[in-house]
Amino acid sequence: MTDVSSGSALPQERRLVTAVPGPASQELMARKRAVVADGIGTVMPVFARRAAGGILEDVDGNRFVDFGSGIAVTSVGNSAEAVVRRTTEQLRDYTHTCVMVTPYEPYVAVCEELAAVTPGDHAKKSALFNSGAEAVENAVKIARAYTGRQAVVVFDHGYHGRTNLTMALTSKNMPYKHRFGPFAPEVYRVPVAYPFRWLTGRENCAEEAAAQAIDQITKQVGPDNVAAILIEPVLGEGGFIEPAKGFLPRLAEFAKEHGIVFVADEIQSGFCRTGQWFACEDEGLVPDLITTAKGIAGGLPLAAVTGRAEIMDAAHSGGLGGTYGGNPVACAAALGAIETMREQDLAARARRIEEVMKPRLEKLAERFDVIGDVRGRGAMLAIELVKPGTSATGSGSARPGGPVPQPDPEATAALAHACHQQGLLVLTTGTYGNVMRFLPPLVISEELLNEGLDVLESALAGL
Ligand code: PLZ
Repeated sequence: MTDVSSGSALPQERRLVTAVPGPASQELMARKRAVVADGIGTVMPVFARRAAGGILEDVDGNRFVDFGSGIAVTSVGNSAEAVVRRTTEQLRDYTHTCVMVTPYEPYVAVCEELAAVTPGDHAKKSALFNSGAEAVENAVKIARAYTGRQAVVVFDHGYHGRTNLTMALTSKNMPYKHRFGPFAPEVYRVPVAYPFRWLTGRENCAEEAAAQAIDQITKQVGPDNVAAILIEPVLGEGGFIEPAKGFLPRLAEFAKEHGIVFVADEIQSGFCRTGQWFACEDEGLVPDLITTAKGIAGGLPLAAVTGRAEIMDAAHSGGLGGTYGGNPVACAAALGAIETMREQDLAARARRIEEVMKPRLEKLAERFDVIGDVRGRGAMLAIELVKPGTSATGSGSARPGGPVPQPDPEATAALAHACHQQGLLVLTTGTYGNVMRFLPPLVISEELLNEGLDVLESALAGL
């Protein structure tokens, strides 16, 4: 894999010139503490100066291998050439008119691209927003308008945002919901097929979980009351959980039988991240609606709901919108990002990243007992850390009658800290805080990928 990092002059090499954080970052952190609300947390206490390709440079001159992409956003690399070119041109022409006042071509062009790249060849329409949470809220509004029903079904370990409705849709209390209620009503949570933690074993997971979910919907809500079933095809903040194969198609089929709108939240998994344009393609799923954000626009705030034209049109004219939704500069960025994905075949690069990383992660799992499970696909990979001896090493299967894997969030935090100290930007995730996730920019060089894994290995050895 050649290094296709954007035109930036930022050298693609890891470099530590101070302790982490260095003095300049510490000074900025003191300023931050004084004026930025404590609710805005920090994963790695260094301040960014530049970023490109697979490297993020801090204000002290340290260069980190980036295994985070700003939480799966800069898939095309930071300041990617096409994103910079198109947004710069757009900035010169006009920065805002408000699409509801006088529309503009880039908005339409993004919706055309969304119709082309999302699964299914039916007639599709889109509406654009600023953030993932806003897209999810609007998908629910549209599904309710279309069905005339209110209930929304979501899943254990699901994450959909931090606004009032999306907090209700999100499963995890800390840090997302604690003390922020009351939450929106008509939200029902059902089990998800989590292979590593399925007590009767991986092989039973898809079928049993689907049966439980459908039983709960049927008994507790009533399918005729359900507007939408909303799920991430790979659950991101919940711990990079890939629902056991067969689970998603079974739910989609149930939705179809009962006139329920099936919504795939591909905000984290979409736009080439998992080795396809969208993760649901792996099981041939064609969702009625799909929500996207993050990777769509190379770092500018943009989100979308895309879906069957007749469902999307159920909301009356003026019923959807917002001052900035589909801002022209963000649309220009999206067109640049999509152009980059297509021209550089970033889906193939994501698959190559899996080829390089997964076998090495699996080797690490054999060597280090603390790794209970290795999972994910494309450039959306993770390891789940457990107390040694509580899972079958390597294969990581929850066995009938065998030990229940005990999450080890302390080891996970210590591992992340050690990686940060050695120049590798990694993020943790998971309901139990015990999953380390890997989300490199898709344009990262193979050398940097391997170097990042070397750092991870030495950090594991030092635990
Ligand atoms: N749906 C599947 O992954 C955002 C959240 C980080 P916004 N995930 C990162 C944090 O701690 O806030 C996300 C997601 C899925 C919805 C969202 C929400 O997207 O753009 O953050 O609103």
